[in-house]
Amino acid sequence: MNIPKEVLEIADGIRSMKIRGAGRIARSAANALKIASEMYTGNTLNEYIEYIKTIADVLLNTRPTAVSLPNAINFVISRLMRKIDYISDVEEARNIVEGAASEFIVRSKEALKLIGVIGAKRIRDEDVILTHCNSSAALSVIMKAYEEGKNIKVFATETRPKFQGIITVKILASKGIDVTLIPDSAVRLIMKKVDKVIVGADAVAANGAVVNKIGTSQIALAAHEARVRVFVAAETYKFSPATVTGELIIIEERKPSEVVSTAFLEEHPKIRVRNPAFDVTPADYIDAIITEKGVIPPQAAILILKEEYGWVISDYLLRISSSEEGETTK
Ligand code: RUB
Repeated sequence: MNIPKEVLEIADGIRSMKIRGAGRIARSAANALKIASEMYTGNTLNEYIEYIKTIADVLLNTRPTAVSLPNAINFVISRLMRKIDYISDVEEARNIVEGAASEFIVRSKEALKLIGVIGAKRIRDEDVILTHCNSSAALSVIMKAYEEGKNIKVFATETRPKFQGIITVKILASKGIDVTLIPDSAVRLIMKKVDKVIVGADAVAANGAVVNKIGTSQIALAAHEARVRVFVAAETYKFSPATVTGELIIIEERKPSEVVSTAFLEEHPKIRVRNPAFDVTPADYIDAIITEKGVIPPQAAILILKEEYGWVISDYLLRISSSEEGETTK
């Protein structure tokens, strides 16, 4: 099957982290489906459906942790599959896919804005905020609070090994916000000066645990010890319906050469280097999750999941129970 070069470039961009951050990954995947659909040249409906599903698989296999990616793809593909029995030609199928992809992108951007408006209410004048990695949702909250005239200070971690903290400090400084870059290892020391921690999320599990950039759970632990509030800014498409049925979120392990040079690795073949990209912060260490649907305690994640993904969860459960039935009648 011929996959357009533009789509392969987006998939490569996600894999190599040129396109990164859960929200941007999701929007790029939706955009890739739209581009693929627009570039489809055949005219049989079945072939188009196979083609779109292949593109979806290519995108799904780029990075494993951000649940926003399967949720974005599912947003588009499920709209096509729900109408499949009533679609008569490729044109109709294309309109559904391209319309759903555009709708996801628009909704995602709106969610980001709303999170800013809702989250900024939790920021007080003179607050000192600590953030980690580079999260558009967390930055939306911080920047909105600043726009509202609150005099805030921000500490941002470097975020080894890929230094996404540099992106964060550049964005905040360009807006005129007082921002200080710190090494990841300085978090516990700096926490004494911090009023609130605000981070993003790659995934929120049914039990309210949050998966975010490696180091987030250590920051939450240091905040807990210092009695500093921890807020997670996350669109509802970062909530994982699969976790309701017991699936675990996969923690991406990236190349050791992101941590030390290839020359070092070659010189010291006996030294093992690990590079887990994300970690899990349990619900107990999170005060609230700021979503576009409102601020919730992490323990209420299941309510968001049931409201937003009730049918996806029922579908999973149905598949599990029918495969179990198959097993027992064998
Ligand atoms: C990025 C990261 C971000 C979340 C949320 O990791 O952990 O905190 O993805 O980002 P990476 P956003 O750089 O490995 O993709 O709020 O922008 O969706």
